[in-house]
Order: sequence, then C-alpha cells, then structure tokens
Amino acid sequence: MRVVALAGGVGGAKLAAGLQEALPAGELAVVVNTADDFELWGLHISPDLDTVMYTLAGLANPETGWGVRGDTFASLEMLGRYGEDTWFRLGDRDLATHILRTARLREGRTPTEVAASLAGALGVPSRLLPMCDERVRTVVQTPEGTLEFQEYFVRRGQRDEVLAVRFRGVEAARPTPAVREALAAAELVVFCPSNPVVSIGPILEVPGMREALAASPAPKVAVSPIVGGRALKGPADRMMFSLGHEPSARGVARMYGGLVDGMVVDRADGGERPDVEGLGMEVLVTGTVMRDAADRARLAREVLEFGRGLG
Ligand code: FO1
Repeated sequence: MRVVALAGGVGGAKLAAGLQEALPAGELAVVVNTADDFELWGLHISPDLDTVMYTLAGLANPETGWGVRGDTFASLEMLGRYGEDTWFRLGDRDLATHILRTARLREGRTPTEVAASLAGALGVPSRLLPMCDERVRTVVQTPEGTLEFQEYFVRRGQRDEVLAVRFRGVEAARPTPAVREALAAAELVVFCPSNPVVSIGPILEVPGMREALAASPAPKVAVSPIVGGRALKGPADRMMFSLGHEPSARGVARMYGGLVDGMVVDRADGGERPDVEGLGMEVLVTGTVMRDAADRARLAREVLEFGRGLG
C-alpha cells in the first residue's frame, strides 16, 4: 500500500517510523515541513527533516526525539569558548549533516535532492520529501514582537503567547514534482500527529498543496496530536487556543475539515466522536500515545487498517 505521511517534528516522526515498519520497503513517502529551517554559523539547518530522517534511520536520540543518539557536543563547547551563543544544541554528528546539506545546496542541488541523498546514505528505505524546494520561514507574532520560529521555540522555550503565525515566502513556494507524484500515486494519506498550526500548517499553505491533496484519490486520515485537551509535546495546545482554535481532537478535526475523511482520536477523547462525525469524518478511537516502538507500530497498523476501510 503506497502511503504518504505529512509530518513535522518528533510526534510525526514517530508515527512515520511505525508506518515504515508496517509497510513493505519503499511504500512510504514522508512530506516534511521545512518552514522551521534556519541558518546558524552559515549552516542550513532543517530540524524537522533531520528529526524524521534520524528516526527512520533508527538513529534518533530517544530522550529528546531530535538529534542523534549518543551524540557529543565538543564543537558546540568550543563555539561557546569563542563566545558564541549555544542555545541551539547541535551535536557533533548532527553537525556533519548540516555541513553536508549546506555544501550540497551551495553546489546548486535542491533540498529534495539533498534530502534523498542523505537519507539514502543512512539506509532509510522511505522517501523523505521536503514540502517544497523554495525557502519558507515561519515567524511568530508575540507580545514581545515578531520572532523567528527557532527563537520562539528553542531559545525562548515557547513561553510567549502566540498572536499570529506567518509563513514568510510561502506564496512563491510550490509542491515539488516528487511531492505531487507521491500524492498522485498514494493509496492512503496520513496527517501525522504533528502541530496543526506550525508543522502541518505550512505544508498545507504551500500553494497547490491542498489541490494536490484533493486531486489524490487516496483516502486521508489525520491522527490528533491533542490528547485530553493537551499537546503530548510542544506548544500545540496553547498555540491553538491563542489563535482561536479549540485545543481538542475536535478542534484539530475542524482545522482539517474538508481535507480528511477520517480522524484517529485518543481514548481520552472518545466522547468527541459524535462532534467529529458531525464534520463528515469517520472516527477511530484508540490509544494514540507512542511511548515506545511497540506503541508506534501498533498505532501505525491501526491507522493503515482504518485507512483501508475508508478506501
Ligand atoms: N529542540 C530544542 O528544544 N532544543 C534544541 O537545542 C534543539 C536542537 C536541535 C538540533 C537539531 C535538530 O535537528 C533539532 C533540534 N531541536 C531542538 C528540535 C527542533 O528545533 C524542534 O523540535 C522543531 O523545530 C519543532 O518541530
């Protein structure tokens, strides 16, 4: 079954890994948010692409979900000695990825080509697809002013109230041919449990993406990243609330209204089933919290089965 997953960072990567395990090699393509990308010391950093890549390669740090397992921070310590601000924790092994990505982009390769070659070298059997090849940057408007995404997310620890979110440059972006082909050939599209505002949001905002999704004959299923009114990780719940969305599985379903045929909600939110069904969606109620590899494999199998039933 050819599956396309839309994913942001850690939560999305976990379900993508479960899907990869449940499917024959080569049947999964993951379309990844690249609006969190930024530059540091002249290096191009793609946090969500790398989080998904390391997770699919079995290399991710299990404690954080991002970065490389067992990584060391000698380079960062040295940068600190030079007086540099080291708030963004780049590990030594992780740095190799950024060095190579940056070099290849400077040689004129596209982000799609670079992602494919890096993931291929790490033995990832799935296709890792940046949402677009153009440069898109999430900026967050807060009471303290406009912040770059990683400034808001990592440096300031997501403490600011989010008044608005913008994806700079998105107007000029387009889904890549690889993304279009994957969607056209898909038999199921899965919206991973990633932040609907800043992870899945930018993917959907790429002009032409909603049309490509609508044109795909595949059923579409979303897994709610909100469980019991709370985001499992990160600021999705507070962000949804301050932007006028209800922080609930139902609220996520409303945001995806008209785009998905089915919603997977946690048992804690089973009571929201009638409201989600009222939006014209089928609902699967199950355990959605992925604590370990067994959880993500089970959830992935259930999502695939649910999706097949919608087809
Ligand atoms: N997230 C953090 O909270 N702190 C960090 O220091 C940090 C470093 C980092 C390095 C490489 C990488 O690929 C990701 C990293 N992340 C870090 C995660 C990442 O910035 C965010 O989780 C995403 O952008 C949100 O999806």
